[in-house]
Amino acid sequence: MNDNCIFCRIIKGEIPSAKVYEDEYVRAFRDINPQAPVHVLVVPKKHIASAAEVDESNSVYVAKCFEAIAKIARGEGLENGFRVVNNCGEDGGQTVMHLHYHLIGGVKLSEKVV
Ligand code: DGP
Repeated sequence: MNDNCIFCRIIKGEIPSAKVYEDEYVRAFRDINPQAPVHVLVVPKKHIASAAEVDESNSVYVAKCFEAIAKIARGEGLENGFRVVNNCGEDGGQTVMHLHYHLIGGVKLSEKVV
């Protein structure tokens, strides 16, 4: 945990959030600036700065994030599909330096990057 990290502080309960899901490895909460009817941030409970910091010592957290994404998507009624986005580093547009996945859906999504 990193005392200066917004998402670590949300996980510790120091900053309020609209919690959607939690288990031993993962916390998920609604994005403060939603880009779609469903916009959930899926966050590992370990402070991993970005996707560039994932290795064999912490990749279980990535697997657990994706297990959570499937569960949350079912719970949010996203049977018709959704998008998972990870911004990494400055060029990738990451603004919070704690690994997270944006789970976006509830509408037909356009503007595909890839
Ligand atoms: P990114 O740009 O990929 O690093 O995404 C960071 C996201 O985090 C952005 O969509 C806004 C969201 N965010 C930033 N601060 C807070 C906060 O305090 N609470 C919540 N719920 N979301 C936040």
